Amino acid sequence: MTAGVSSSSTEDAFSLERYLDHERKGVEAALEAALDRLLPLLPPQVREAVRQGVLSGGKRLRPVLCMAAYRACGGSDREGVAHVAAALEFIHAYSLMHDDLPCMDDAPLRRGRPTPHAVHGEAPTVLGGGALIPGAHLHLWRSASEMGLPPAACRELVAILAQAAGAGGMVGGQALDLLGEGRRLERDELDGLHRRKTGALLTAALSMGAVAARADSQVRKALEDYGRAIGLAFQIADDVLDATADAQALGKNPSDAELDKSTYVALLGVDEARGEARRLVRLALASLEGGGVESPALEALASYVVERER
Ligand code: GRG
Repeated sequence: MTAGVSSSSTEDAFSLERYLDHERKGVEAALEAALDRLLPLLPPQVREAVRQGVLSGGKRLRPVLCMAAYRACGGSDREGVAHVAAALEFIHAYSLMHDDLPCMDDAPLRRGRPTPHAVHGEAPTVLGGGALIPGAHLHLWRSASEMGLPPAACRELVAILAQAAGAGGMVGGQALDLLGEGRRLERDELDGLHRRKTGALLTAALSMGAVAARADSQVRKALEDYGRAIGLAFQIADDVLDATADAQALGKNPSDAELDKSTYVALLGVDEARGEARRLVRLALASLEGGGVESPALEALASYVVERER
């Protein structure tokens, strides 16, 4: 098995910075192409809300993870998998557009600029986000078919994304998060909430990469275990950043304390939360090793998830 290393020579040390730079370019191109089909169908104000939601930067972590998993499983259609991976970012973009609305977290700032509803209005943002949900699944179906994947694999990809995004995944987790405001959640409640709200889509990225590469069940499980571990680590790191970084560094206003949310920092304190995130990264790396998955990219991404500054 070979990893998705983008360096000019496989002898080179792996550079996460160069790797991310390269992979993100592929993601941006795939997102532009996907939007070229969707945007002409929408009226201008909704179109602009979608354009901002999807193209305003962001780390592109979910598609990059999907592409890295695909390469780690021996997949070779780089362009094809970037299109598949773009569907994850459509769902992620919609979730942030809706999450920032006044009826949810009521956030004025994201990625260093006013949020889509603050610029384009609430109704266009709700509609634009709504259009991205079926748009993501249609795009995924089309992209997987164009990669030449068998119909059963195409169906499986769409089902993975729908399950991760839906009631048992991200939307259900968000509902629990809203219900938890003002309450002190226990550790298992917090884990359960975030495994759905944040972890499900991150884990789906790994599953989708594995399915697109037709990986065997042992490798797929190792990647999914890795995904579950970094999914939780990602959220813990997010809570630490919310408690310790300023708006300038984060590109958004820290909001957990203001919304009276239960967080890993509230539960464990900053130092213990950081330690827990690093423990989960070690668990993620052990999953790769246990499944025989060799991927400098996935190894480096696991550390990036917890050491990132925004
Ligand atoms: C209204 C139907 C309906 C559903 C709403 C809003 C929502 C469902 C779900 C939101 C769940 C949510 C906000 C999860 C986000 C978790 C998270 C930590 C996001 C930040 O992700 P990053 O850091 O963002 O990857 P960037 O900006 O880098 O893309």
